[in-house]
Amino acid sequence: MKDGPGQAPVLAYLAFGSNLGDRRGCIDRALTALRAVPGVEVGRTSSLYETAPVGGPAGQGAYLNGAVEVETALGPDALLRAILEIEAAVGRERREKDGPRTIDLDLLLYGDVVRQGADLTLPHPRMPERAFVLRPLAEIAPGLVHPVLGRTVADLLAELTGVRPFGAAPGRELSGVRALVTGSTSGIGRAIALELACAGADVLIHGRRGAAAEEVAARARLDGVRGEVVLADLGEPSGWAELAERAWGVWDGLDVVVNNAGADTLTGEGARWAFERKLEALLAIDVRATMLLSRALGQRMKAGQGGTIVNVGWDQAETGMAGDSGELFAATKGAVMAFSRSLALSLAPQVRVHCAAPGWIRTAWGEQASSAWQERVRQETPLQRWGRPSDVAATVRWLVSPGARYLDGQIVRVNGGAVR
Ligand code: PH2
Ligand code: MG
Ligand code: MG
Repeated sequence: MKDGPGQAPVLAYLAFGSNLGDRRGCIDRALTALRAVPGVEVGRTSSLYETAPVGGPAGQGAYLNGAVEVETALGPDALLRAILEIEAAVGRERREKDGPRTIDLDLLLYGDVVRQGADLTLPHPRMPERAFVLRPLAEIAPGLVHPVLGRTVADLLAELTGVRPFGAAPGRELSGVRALVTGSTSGIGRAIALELACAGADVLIHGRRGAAAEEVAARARLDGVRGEVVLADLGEPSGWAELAERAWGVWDGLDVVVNNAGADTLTGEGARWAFERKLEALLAIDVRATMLLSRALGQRMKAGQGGTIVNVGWDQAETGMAGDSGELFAATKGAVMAFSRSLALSLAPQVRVHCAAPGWIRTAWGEQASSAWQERVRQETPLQRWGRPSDVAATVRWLVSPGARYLDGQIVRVNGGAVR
């Protein structure tokens, strides 16, 4: 494989370890430096684990170890060079083999590239025999398949340690849950789908474009869950019915439905539409499709094994916001919020229905908003930052989890505390 820009981003996994000096501080500095490398997007990061040193001189201190996912446009050699620079910057000195070090960053996997070389062998040759690598990696990518051994990371770990999770393991509270997330090819919907997968749920990715949906489903499968795609255009009059039928059929039932799909009237072509056209699109997708889809699937869940529905509203629908978008979203997302309360009453006790009402979440629109907007968001938000798609996803994960079992019909504002 040739290095250089212009190739599609690749998922790569790194292990890190430190057993010298301020171990935690060294790891933080290395990860901060990694985030700053052009062409590298840092994704999931595992917890830290304290591990007994394997090999090396006697008497050295315990390690802190972890693993991190990166999405990168760099080739493997360029990524390796970046890693070596970070190690040097965090004070790595190479004296004796496996001696104590402030930081060690190892490239474990680069996509499914297999290669052998003096500088870099992929996958990392000692990965299968090291619990201090597999344990953190299994936290962020248990379903990742080793390109040579053909086994998942979770499998390799179970074999190495003789300890295999049975049923819903800690951090996998949604194991066995079948979830549909509409509009999950990007932004908040994508984050929700991947968060549910991380919690162990099988996820149905819905969108209009196949390629984007397939990418999200493939990423979900790295979490050791099933991930499938259902395409449907919810702007079409019968789109909701087609989606309901197909989604229910994929795994013969659903336990969680997240109605996140909405018309995009803020970016791209939709931003240039007249008010009336925006209103029609929002009514068709955000209101009509959400209502009909959650009724149809809610009734099936009620008649079957029960389940949870989460619709997506908007925090300022209740308080008002000046301007075209404020009027449009207040009317349409306000309708979704009011509807969700009534549906909760219709479907109880077998099906719980909630509404997540995000505030200022930094998605495609927020990225390009003016500096005046950036300042306004900070001022209006007690927690003084934009929300992230992952903030909404974490809330939805909890709403559909056993921990929220005595909640029904709630509107949860995921907005950094704004109460106006
Ligand atoms: N790294 C090594 C050798 N031994 N032991 C632990 N516990 N953690 C490490 O990261 C580690 C090790 C060589 O890189
Ligand atoms: Mg190492
Ligand atoms: Mg190393």
